[in-house]
Amino acid sequence: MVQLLSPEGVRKDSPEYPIDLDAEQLRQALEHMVLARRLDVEGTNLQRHGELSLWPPLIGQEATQAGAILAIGPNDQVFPGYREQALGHWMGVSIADILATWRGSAICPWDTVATRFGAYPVMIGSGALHGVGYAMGIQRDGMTGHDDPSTDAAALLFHGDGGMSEGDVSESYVFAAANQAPIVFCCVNNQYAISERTTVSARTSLFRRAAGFGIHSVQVDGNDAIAMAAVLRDCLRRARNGEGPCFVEAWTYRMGAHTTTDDPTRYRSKEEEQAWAALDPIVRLRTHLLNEHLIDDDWLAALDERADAFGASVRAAIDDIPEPDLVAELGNVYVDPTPDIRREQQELADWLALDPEEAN
Ligand SMILES: Cc1ncc(C[n+]2csc(CCOP(=O)(O)OP(=O)(O)O)c2C)c(N)n1
Repeated sequence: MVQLLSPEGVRKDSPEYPIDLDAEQLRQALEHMVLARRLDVEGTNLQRHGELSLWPPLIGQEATQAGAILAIGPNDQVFPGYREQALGHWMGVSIADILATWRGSAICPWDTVATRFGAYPVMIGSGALHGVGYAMGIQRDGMTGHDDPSTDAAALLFHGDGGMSEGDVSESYVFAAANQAPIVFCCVNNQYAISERTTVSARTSLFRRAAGFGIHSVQVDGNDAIAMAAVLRDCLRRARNGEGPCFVEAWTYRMGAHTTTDDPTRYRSKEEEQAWAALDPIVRLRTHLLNEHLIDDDWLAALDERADAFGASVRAAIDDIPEPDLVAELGNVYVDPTPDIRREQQELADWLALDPEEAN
C-alpha cells in the first residue's frame, strides 16, 4: 500500500510515486479537508432540520477528495459517486446545487461540462459505464497521447467497494481494458457497502481484482492526502498519455453513517471506529504541517474562523434553492414525452392548480 505520510504525520519517500508539493499546496489541502468536514456537519444538520431529504456523510474520506483535486488536469472529467460533494464544490459546483440534489428538488442542476463534474449515479455502478464511454469518446477525439497535459484529457471515476459487485462495473473494466481507454477508476474502499463489509463481497484485495482485467492497479492509503495526490497524478498522467486505464484502491473508512437513514452502531463496533479515528486524515496532515512549522496556532485559529463562515454560507445556501417545477421534471423522463407522460403532466398540473383545501 502506498503511504507517503504516516499516521503520526511523518513524511516518507516513495521512488515510484515522487511528489513535490509546496507549503501553500499542503496548507490548501488541509484547508480543503477541514472545510469538507464542515460541509458534512452542516449537511447532516440540515437533514435533521428537515431541509434535506437525505445526506451521505463524507467524514473520514476527505483525503481521497483533497488528493484528487491536486491531481486533476485542466481537461479531465470527473465522474463522482455520491460522497464527492467537497470535490464537486472545489471544481465549481455551487453549494446550493449540491444541497438541491439531497433536498430532492433537482437531479443534477449543475453544468457537468463547465464544472467537469458529472451527475451522481443513484444506480450503483452505472457511473462506471458512463465514465468508460466518455473516456472512449475523448480517445476517439484524439485527446490523448500528446504528452501535453494542457491538451490531453482523462476521465476520473469514483465508485465504492460495494459498487465492484455490480455487473456494470465489471463490464466497464472489460471495455476500458479492451480499448485502453483513458480512465482512472478510483475505488473508495471505505470498508462497507451500507452494512455489508467489503470482506464479504471481496475474497481478495480489490486492486488485485482489477489487475485480473489487465488494468494497472495500485492500493493507496486513502487517509493520506499526499499519497492520494501522488498516485492519482501518476495514474491520470498514464491515462492521458494513452497508456490505458488504471485502478486506484483508496484504503479508507466511512467514519459516519452510510446516510442519515443509517445507524452504523447496529453493524460495527466502537473499537473498530476508534481504531480508524486514530488514522484521521485531517489530524495526520495537521500534525505534519505543525511539526514542519508550515502552520502555527494562529493559522489554525484563522482556519477555524473561515470554517465557521463557510458553515454559515452552507446553511444560507438553502434559501438559494429554487422550488422545483414538478410538471417540467416529468418531461425529463424521455427525450420525447410519451402520451402517458403527457397525461400525467396534465393531471399533475390540474392537481397543483387546485385550491389546497380542495386538493386535500
Ligand atoms: C443498483 C443498485 N443496487 C442497490 C442500491 C442501494 N444502495 C445504495 S448505496 C449502496 C451501497 C454502496 O456501497 P459502496 O459502493 O461501497 O459505496 P459507499 O456507500 O460505501 O460509499 C447500495 C447497495 C442502489 N442504489 N443501486
